[in-house]
Amino acid sequence: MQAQVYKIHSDFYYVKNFEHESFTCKLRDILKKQKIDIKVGDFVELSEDNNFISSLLDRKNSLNRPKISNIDCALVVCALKEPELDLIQLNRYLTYLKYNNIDCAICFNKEDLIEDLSDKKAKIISIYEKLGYKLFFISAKDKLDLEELHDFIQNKTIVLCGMSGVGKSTLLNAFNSEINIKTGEVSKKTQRGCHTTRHCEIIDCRGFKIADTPGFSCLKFDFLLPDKLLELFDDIKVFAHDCKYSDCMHNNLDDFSCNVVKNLDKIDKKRYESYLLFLSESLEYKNLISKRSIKNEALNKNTGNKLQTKISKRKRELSRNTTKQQIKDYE
Ligand SMILES: Nc1nc2c(ncn2[C@@H]2O[C@H](COP(=O)(O)OP(=O)(O)OP(=O)(O)O)[C@@H](O)[C@H]2O)c(=O)[nH]1
Ligand SMILES: [Mg+2]
Ligand SMILES: [Zn+2]
Repeated sequence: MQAQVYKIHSDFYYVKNFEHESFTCKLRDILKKQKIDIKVGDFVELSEDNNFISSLLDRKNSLNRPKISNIDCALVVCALKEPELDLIQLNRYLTYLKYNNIDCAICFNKEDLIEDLSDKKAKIISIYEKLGYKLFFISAKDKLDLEELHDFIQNKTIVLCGMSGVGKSTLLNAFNSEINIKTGEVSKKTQRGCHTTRHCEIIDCRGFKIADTPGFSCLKFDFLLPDKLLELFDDIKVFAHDCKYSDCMHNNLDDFSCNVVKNLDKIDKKRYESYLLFLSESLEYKNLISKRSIKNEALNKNTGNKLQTKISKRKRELSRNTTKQQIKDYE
């Protein structure tokens, strides 16, 4: 029988079949040995007795942060206030999701706390609508302006992404009054959430599925090369294409002959700031792998099309001639 993983806790996998019957399973040893990493959202084949997951079915897509697969859309949730709106963090999520080829929309929550909402809204729309994102301004707590979002997520499997305290679980509770997921206060002092949600879990709602996830902020682009990073910034890439330097990273603010720097007035400040920050992380990665490849080069020698490991002088066995010579010298 086939089923979908809804939640994973310790070694237990909570799955539902297509008739919405629930089962609690463990993983077959063979999957453990093959180090197959089952994620929430995975479609799996169960054993005859429905006690074990025996195989993983093909994935449509998959993410590591949060750890989930087979999603139609990621809804990046930000708070307009409490915690303060963090556009660099939003750009981080968007860039990461774009890298993973996941469609996404952005939900700006806690509009009830904002006085000059229309000004703030206009500023945000001018940046993110141009980038092609669908935007929603809501109050999950007061259940304000939820209709459009509710229509948008129909027939989809959605994953909520965003920092702790932005209101992901509150939004889920607003959509499904039968469940009552635990929510937590945002600290007045640090303006941060208190990591209330600890596990990723899919919740069935009428007409759609939503996965609640723990908030996180420690995502870094230390796995990506600078060229690949630029590909993820459409608003910078348009100017980078016409930059006359083929090896330019468009990060030298003093160099007005760089076409990106020349056009900085047309790029949102926080977007460019995000690019520079992620670029520094990506450069760290580039340096690391070039150091590694220099080390590998020193350890390997190229003989024709075969790569052979060089033996250090100290460890290399002496050739017969050298040994003879040494014996001679000794005599
Ligand atoms: N004023 C206001 N407060 C909200 C709104 N939505 C959520 N909150 C509050 O924000 C706090 C955090 O909400 P949660 O839903 O726990 O946030 P979360 O994103 O699930 O956080 P983690 O589970 O820690 O990742 C709670 O005190 C909520 O009541 C809103 O629209 N307006
Ligand atoms: Mg939560
Ligand atoms: Zn340039």
